[in-house]
Amino acid sequence: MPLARSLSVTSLSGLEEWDEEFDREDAVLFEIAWEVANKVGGIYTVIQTKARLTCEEWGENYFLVGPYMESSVRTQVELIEPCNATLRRTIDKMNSSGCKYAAQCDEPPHIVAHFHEWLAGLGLVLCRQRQLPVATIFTTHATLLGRYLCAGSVDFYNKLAEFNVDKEAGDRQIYHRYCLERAAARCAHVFTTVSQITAIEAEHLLKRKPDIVTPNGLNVKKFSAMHEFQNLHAQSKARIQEFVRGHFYGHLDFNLDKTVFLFIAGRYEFSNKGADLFLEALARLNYLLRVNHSEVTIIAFFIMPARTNNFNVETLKGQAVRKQLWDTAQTVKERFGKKLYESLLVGQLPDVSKMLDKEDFTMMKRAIFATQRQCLPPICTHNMLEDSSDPILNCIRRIGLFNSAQDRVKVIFHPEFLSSTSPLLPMDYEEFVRGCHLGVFPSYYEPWGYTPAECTVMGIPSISTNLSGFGCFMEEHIADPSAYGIYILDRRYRGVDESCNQLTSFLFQFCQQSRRQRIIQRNRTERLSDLLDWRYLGRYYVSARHMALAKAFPDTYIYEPQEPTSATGFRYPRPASVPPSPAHSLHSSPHHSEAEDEEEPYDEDLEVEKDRVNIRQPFNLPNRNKNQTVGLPEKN
Ligand code: G6P
Ligand code: 1S3
Repeated sequence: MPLARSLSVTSLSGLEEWDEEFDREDAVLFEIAWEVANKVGGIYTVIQTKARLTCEEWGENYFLVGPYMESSVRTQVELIEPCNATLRRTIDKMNSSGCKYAAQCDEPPHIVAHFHEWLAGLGLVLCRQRQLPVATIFTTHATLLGRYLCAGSVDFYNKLAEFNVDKEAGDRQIYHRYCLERAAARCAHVFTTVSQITAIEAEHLLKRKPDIVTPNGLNVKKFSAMHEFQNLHAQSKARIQEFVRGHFYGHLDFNLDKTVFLFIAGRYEFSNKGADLFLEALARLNYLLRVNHSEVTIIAFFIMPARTNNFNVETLKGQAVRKQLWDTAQTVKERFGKKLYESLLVGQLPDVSKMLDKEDFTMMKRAIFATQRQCLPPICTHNMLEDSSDPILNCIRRIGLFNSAQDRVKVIFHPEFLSSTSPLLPMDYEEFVRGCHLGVFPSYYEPWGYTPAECTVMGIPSISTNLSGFGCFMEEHIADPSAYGIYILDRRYRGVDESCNQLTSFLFQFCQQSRRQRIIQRNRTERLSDLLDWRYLGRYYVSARHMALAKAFPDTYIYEPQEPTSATGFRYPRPASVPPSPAHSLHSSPHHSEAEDEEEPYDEDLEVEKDRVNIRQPFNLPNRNKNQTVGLPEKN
């Protein structure tokens, strides 16, 4: 019998190492998912961002298995011959006899097969049913039934323990898929999910408590210059401002320098992703800004793909008008410059009254005439196929946010994912996020939530909720999340109306920050990136694999669970410049002028107390929604 190998986590400060006794040469890791080189949603991001780290650990013994999609293969996959002899034999055998298992070799390696989500779960169930010598892991990124139940009008979190799961799955005609998911969870040597909140959900709906939570990480890009991400923010913001100039042509009666860009993005699940709550809060914010005669304008972008029939004419026209104004200004500038140059050549100061002639004025008048507009700037950038039943549009019709001059909150709905080749807003998603001021993700159902995590690593503050995996994770690891620009909305212990008021309060307070305060807050947000890096979070995947190997091959491997250490319960402390009590900050937060904000150099360590933004000021608004409390069974 081979010597038992001890598998333990040996380092907490950085990337974990396998124990020295473990020989990677005799183990092979397969990771199987529908979203391998096939972008559908968040699982693609998990696999794609984690790949580098897993390769560093497993080298040529790491294999990703996904569906063969011709277009993705052409753009994302480099076709090579397998260098591993066992794999070569397996593939040859599969090629000659279909996809049947037949790898019989003298010294088979220890195989770990990690299956993601129910679509890949069938492979796991078959591995176990055929008693293959494979250590299996199943990770669910959401439960099928949970997603379906939440999208309806069910009081999900309060009733988690009471659902008749078979009946509910049957009623929703997903029983077959549900069974597959439950079987995969049940059969796996190790069952994992992406957050504590989804672990509770899985325990009730899939009837197995996950062995370990494997939170999602990101590949954090480090800039050599500390403030590079701030420069990128300014550059991307300038491009969004250009788009806004075109979109609002003829109605540019607000100061773009005092305009704050908010956005929500993701799969179009209206209430699961919290678009409903966001819209309601925007209506309330609009009211607050108006009654307070605020100079700030909010532009809220909704980036959620829906069925469309291309861009609409009015939106395209806006960008064409802007371009025409720009071209006119350039032409007049050139003509002006030429006259100035000629005057200077003959040693004379120019006669300013003659610098612009009639032709210049005609050109400019024509350009201004083109900016006349009879309608309000459009809400939606595309022609929607289901315009009359679209939930975002219908909600906007109800709350009356129509981009009118009086509105301090404007809304732009872009029902397509962003692309740098778009004729309208030619920016990719990352550039767009960098240019915004705040990401708003008030989700009701969100097992993890990559969108706020992506904001964080780019140094952009965000709002998430304590019903999302990300929100709970940050709450657990940061002493004062809001000081770092991580606002966590309470959707767990408050009614809908109360949560909406809290969201409005977050937004209102955010709008009142000076530029200087926003810059400081972005610096703090960016500082949290390490926490979300796979180099830190990859350790949970390592543990899951150790655990699976030890369960599948108990004679060969022993899993030693990590001992709790002081590093296990690590929390980011409050930033040094934040006072211990919000009460003090009220008196010490000075009002800066924007000019002062721009010019005065700052050093955060010297920013004692004055940069604190108090987001806890209560205010009351008339109730609009039914007051439904959303709770969760006690955490165990
Ligand atoms: C970055 C840039 C500054 C710019 C600022 C704008 O910090 O480095 O030059 O003034 O962004 O911040 P704001 O929050 O107003 O978009
Ligand atoms: C799921 O994708 P979704 O947006 O349908 O998986 C993601 C990756 O684990 C996760 O971030 C997200 O919350 C889930 O919901």
